[in-house]
Amino acid sequence: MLTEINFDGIVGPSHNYAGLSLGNIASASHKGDASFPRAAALQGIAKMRSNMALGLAQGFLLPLPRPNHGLLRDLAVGPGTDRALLAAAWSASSMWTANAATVSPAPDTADGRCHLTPANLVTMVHRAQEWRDTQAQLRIAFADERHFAVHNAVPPSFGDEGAANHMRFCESHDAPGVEVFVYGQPGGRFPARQHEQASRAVARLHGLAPDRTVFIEQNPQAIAAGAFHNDVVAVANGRVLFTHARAFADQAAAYEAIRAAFPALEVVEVPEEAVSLEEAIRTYLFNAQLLTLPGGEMALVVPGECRESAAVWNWCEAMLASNGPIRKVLPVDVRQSMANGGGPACLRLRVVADPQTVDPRFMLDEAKAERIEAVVAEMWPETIAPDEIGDSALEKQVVEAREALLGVLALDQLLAPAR
Ligand code: SUG
Repeated sequence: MLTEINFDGIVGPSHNYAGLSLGNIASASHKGDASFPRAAALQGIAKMRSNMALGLAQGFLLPLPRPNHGLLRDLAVGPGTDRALLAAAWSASSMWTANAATVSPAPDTADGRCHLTPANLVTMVHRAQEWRDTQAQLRIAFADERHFAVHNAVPPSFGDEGAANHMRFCESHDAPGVEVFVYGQPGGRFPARQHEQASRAVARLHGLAPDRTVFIEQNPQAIAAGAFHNDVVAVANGRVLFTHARAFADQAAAYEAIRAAFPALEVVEVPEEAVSLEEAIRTYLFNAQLLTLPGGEMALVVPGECRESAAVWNWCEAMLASNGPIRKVLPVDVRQSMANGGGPACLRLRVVADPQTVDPRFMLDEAKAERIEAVVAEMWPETIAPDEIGDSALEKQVVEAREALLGVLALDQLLAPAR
């Protein structure tokens, strides 16, 4: 009963816009805006509910403990310190669970277990603090060692950003797949966050077969244009690679390398003339959830911003009319996350597993979604202005809001930070 389960990050109560991610255009351009954590979390839950309504399995991961006093202490943050460091310790960035871990489903691995390696996220200080707490959750959610193996993060200095730079091709989710790792070369105007050696280490840790594993370089021009993760310019599902024509350093060689390992590959490529790289990055067309619906057809869950772009929407309509493998395009509103550079695909971690083997506390159903919404509606701050970060009354609210959520989900064991 292996099936794809999407684990979305619930947006934490300290969600704010601090402009922390160099190379992430949305994060930089919304720096200093007031944020709306309650609306942000409700948008995320609504997305999960609409995917569940399509008949898909849905799970979630919880916000991490913020502010992170350990980080504030380690950086000796005080009254005169750069506010970006204070904001880092308050960041709700774990909502983007595509960066929580890399996941290799059981049919791909040597020992027949599903392997998960938390991403070290070392490039950005606000993200580098995530992995131990993320690992603590993964160890609970996927505690059954007959079916799962949860690793430590790859050590620094090899940056690893998890599933955002990983794609899997397969005939069906429960069949053996071909796993593709996409890394960046440093030296451009923005950081290349995924190091080739991190990708190779994850493939070894997971026991992937070399002839079913492919390593591809990201296009440096895409990184320079703001594609800080490969999932900003490409997404895969089943036999399909949905990609911008300028996603990879050598596009033709990339297709060839994937096809050599997975001959059934179907490429749906969006040319620069139809949607420029810049427009693709602005609208996050590729940061979409490419989903196989229970009836077998594929749907693309895109950010609402795609509908507002004439170029992107025209292309989507033409694609649907052409009867390709993607049969539906479904816009969703995740604007609060989008303003920090996180679209529908950033908000989810795909795990192929039997839902019966996952700790049920991390699985969503309608009743639980309502309970989570009620806590968010009651406890999450409505808005956070940038100068409120560090405020003790806000801190109390943020801490209590998370506590209330953990209480409702019977996950109080996650209250204290992992060490
Ligand atoms: O790491 N934004 C995140 C967005 C992550 C998107 N994930 C994927 N593409 N899979 C990042 O850049 C902004 C936080 C701030 O500026 O306050 C931020 O961390």
